[in-house]
Amino acid sequence: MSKQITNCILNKNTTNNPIWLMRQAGRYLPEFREIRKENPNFIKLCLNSDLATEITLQPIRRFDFDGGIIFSDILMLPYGINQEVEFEKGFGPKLKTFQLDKIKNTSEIDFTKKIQQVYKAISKTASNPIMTNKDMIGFVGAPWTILVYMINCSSPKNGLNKNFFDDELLIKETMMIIEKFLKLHIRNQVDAGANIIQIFDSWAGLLDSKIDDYILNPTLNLVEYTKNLGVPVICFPRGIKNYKNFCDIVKPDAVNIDYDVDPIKIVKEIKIPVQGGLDPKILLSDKENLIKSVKHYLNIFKDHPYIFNLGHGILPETKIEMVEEVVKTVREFK
Ligand code: 1CP
Repeated sequence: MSKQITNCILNKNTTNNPIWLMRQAGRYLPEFREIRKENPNFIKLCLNSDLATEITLQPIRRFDFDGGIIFSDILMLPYGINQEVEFEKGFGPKLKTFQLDKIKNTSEIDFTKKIQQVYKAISKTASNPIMTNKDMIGFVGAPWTILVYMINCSSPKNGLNKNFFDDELLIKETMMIIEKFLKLHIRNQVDAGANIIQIFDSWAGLLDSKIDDYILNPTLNLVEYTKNLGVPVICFPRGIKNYKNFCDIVKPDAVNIDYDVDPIKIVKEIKIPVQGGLDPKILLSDKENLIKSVKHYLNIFKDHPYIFNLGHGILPETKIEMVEEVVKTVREFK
């Protein structure tokens, strides 16, 4: 059996639906919580290549997913270019006040050295026998989403500061630095053994204007860069108003949809392979409703190359048996 996610993306295979879940390595797993308890510093945990490898493999052992996504975080990028990052329990990420001078002086060599353990974890994971027929997914945050965290210094879940764009020159210069290091980060992951790259634009939905400058053009640059490395790239522009326009311009190899978009409209409009869509909250409901909802997506995409996944990350409250039910339903679907 070959790698199923790349088979779907590159060969447009529709005979079966590969499956993996965003945030599959995470807090809904008791074996993850066990390790996390002993490792309160999240960044340090990401930089422990043995533990990061173990955490990446945990969901694959349990559910036999078709791919493993490296246990790391999109915020390793600001960390790598010397903007300090901490994760506070119950609050989320906290970044030190943004200083252009500090990040401007980071060299590519220093960046790679600082987060070398992430790459080591990828090569350790990829060479584990359990990964033989599995895809090894590396990832980055999209330039826009990274910019938002770096300037905002915490989650923008309550919206962007009104004066976010006041210093447009500073923003432009910062975007160029982000783009340069994102390319390096992608290349390092591919060199270490990642055979797919996913680009998470978790805050794409925050913008109604300036989409060309901050989302489409910079993401297109990364997509072209990744394709030139010979690796397929999946984009997740969460909350973007027009997925078709995004795909037409950015041309990723596959697109992950969020749970607010109508999958019927997507299957009519979008020709490239599609991934995801199911609302992760459905996994908190009952099995009957879950099976119905999973089949709803599978039926809509039955003649389209489709990778089963969610419309956002799996929630920490999710029960193991509900994940088992999803996998079973997807694998038994004819
Ligand atoms: O134990 C804990 O408290 C840590 C929770 C956690 C985990 C498991 C965080 C903090 N990050 C991660 C790992 C992670 N993050 C992965 C690993 C692989 C996997 O998917 O299994 C990935 C791909 C990410 C990506 C990520 N981090 C995104 C993009 C996807 C998304 O969720 O939108 C974002 C926005 C982040 C930032 C981040 N890291 C962690 C949290 C809680 C957040 C979101 C904070 C916010 O609301 O802004």
